[in-house]
Amino acid sequence: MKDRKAFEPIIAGLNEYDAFSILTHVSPDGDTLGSALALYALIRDMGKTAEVICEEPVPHIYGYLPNAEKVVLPQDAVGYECVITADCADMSRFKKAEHIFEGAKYTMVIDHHFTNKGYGMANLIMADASAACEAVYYLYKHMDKPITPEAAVCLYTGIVTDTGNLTYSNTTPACIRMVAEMYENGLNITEINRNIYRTVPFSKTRLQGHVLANMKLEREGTIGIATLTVAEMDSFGATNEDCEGIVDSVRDVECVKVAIFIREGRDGTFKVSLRSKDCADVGRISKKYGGGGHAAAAGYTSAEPLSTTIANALRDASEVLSE
Ligand SMILES: [Mn+2]
Repeated sequence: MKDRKAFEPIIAGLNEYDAFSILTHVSPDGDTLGSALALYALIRDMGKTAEVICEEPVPHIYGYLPNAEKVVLPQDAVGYECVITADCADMSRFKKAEHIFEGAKYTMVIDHHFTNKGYGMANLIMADASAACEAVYYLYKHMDKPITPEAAVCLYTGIVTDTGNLTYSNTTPACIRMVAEMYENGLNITEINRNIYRTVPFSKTRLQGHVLANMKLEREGTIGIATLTVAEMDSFGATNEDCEGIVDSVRDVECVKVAIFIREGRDGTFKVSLRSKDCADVGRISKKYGGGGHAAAAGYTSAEPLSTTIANALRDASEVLSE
């Protein structure tokens, strides 16, 4: 098990304070929500008060997470004395809840992004962990708290969504062992898998079919590009959540090495999502435009018109492929 020392400042904070606000990141995923809700259960089981804050309503597919219905928007939050951030690499990740972080007496950061500089008063940054949920799992262990059925659902969700069902390169033997232990103790992995991956809204299936049917290949098929306008989204009655995974489908095309998905936002800007395989570094592209991510997955926002955004993205992708 990971060195206990790294966990001590967090354990001390959990013991010292009585009420906690737990912050999740924008575009909430299974790991930020899973780790936040596992912390929520831990604090509540200690007989203390906690709230989980998320900038957007919990995505439909994560509605099965225990206590998902208790997650509040920043404007509805109390803002308790101690703030814990979950899976947030930097403070821009919880934008609208920044005042809650600033107003706290004590701040703690639990994360696994190697870019996290430790912006809290106490920091637990496990750069070698597959997910923030892995860090929270160890926290339970170091505090001698049982992984309850409720906590297991949360922790498992973060681990499988951040590791692509235990298949991405960040998958570690340790996280597979965690899953094995939780499974042994009765965790229903079949039901969770159905909730996350096998319960697709009709609008999403139709939208994705449309976008992927219109995707194009450039540069001898090494670049795959797909676009989506607000008008197209509206014609399918689709939501932002329905666009999840499109860029991954573009990347999965056999010949594609860099995948680009450009989606128009309601404010007229374009959200550019990038994926790569076989070493091309798309993180460098997003960095140029003030976006985030890493070598294999990145994104940024473009205020240029669609045609310019497409031209820029194709040029940039071509450049990283030539390196
Ligand atoms: Mn994560």
